[in-house]
Amino acid sequence: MPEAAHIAPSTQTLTPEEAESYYFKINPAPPSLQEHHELAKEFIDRHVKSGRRLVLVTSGGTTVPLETQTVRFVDNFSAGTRGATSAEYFLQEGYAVIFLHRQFSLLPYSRHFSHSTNCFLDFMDEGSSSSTTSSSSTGKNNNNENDHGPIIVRSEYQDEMRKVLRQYNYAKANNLLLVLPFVTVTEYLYELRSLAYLMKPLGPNALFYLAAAVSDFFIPRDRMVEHKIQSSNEPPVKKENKDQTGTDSSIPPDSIYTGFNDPVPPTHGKKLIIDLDPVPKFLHRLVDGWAPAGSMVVSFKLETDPDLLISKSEQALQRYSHHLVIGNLLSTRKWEVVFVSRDKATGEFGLKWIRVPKSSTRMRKGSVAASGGGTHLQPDVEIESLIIPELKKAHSQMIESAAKGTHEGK
Ligand code: PAZ
Repeated sequence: MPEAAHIAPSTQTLTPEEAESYYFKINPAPPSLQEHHELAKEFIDRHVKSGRRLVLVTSGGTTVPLETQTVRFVDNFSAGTRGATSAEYFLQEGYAVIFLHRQFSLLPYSRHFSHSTNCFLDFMDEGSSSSTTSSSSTGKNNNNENDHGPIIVRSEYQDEMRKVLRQYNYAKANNLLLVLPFVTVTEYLYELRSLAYLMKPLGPNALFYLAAAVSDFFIPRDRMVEHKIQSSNEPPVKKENKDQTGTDSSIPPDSIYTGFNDPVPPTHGKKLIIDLDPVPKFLHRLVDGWAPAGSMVVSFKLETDPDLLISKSEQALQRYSHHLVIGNLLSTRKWEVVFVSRDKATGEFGLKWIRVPKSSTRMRKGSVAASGGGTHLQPDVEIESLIIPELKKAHSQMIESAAKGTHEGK
């Protein structure tokens, strides 16, 4: 008889607190958590002292590993464009930014010159040395080691690069941007919880802008295999264990390794059936426990079916009682988003569409992850340049009413 499978408590029957405690008990913390904690503590304390607003921007997708020594994982489309672009506009609006992003996704400022659509080398050239003109102007591959022209930014990119470089240097010199990476969904959740607790002293000056595309499903650590899942049912044949018929006698046929702990192997032939658990809904815990009192929590809702966008956004607000859901559709997310809010007194929902002007369309090289690259239509105006000032207004109102409440409460 195969051994009974480990039965995890159904997350449906747990309170959010119990689901949190169970999740963090069985899924180990990322090794970098302590180091990130220290960096973030110093960063947050500095901005608490200065009275500056601070936003935690989450960005990019999360992976769901299938093995603890991870070869394969489930991932999603997010390139981190929304998060990286928004971070820049938050900085422009005077916020300090913690940028919690999926490792190797787009970063604020460097996003202008990175990834395969904007290869940084295309922005540069080798200037003339005393004896030659630039190699690109001659079209020759100049490998003469003694012939060192300075590396320069091509003239057509000077203005754009200067502008971005100045903004980047300003953020760096004034310690306004802290960049922290994660990879897996579990790493993301550990980091989010740790940062939210650290942000407590910020009170209403804290803003959570949750633009990361976080997986809803994962394999809990206690159901995950260590080694690479095999693509065939055949166990490795050890010569010395073969009987006369050539069959491997050391491995009973019912314990053929399939890559899972399940008593009944879920793979048939070369199929791989992945059995994922739901990730507990941590927005509840963020709003009710981790985040500072009076802080503003903004989540994103991505859909592909336009008929679902508003209802799902409203559902999220109802369920988690946070302040704002920004709804967007996969295909139009760079053109329009909808702010979905709820009046606490009447319970009524409010919708506000934010759209880039129709005239601002041009052909531009596409984003790598979302479209597989290629040339397609993109707006000239970054929609985040409209989203962030609007959010700042809403955040200011919250800060004001929190101050009034404190004042009146005295
Ligand atoms: O990273 P990106 O710019 O390619 O995409 C941004 C986005 C669609 C992931 C973001 O706007 C969003 O909706 N995030 C939340 C997704 C969700 O969990 O529903």
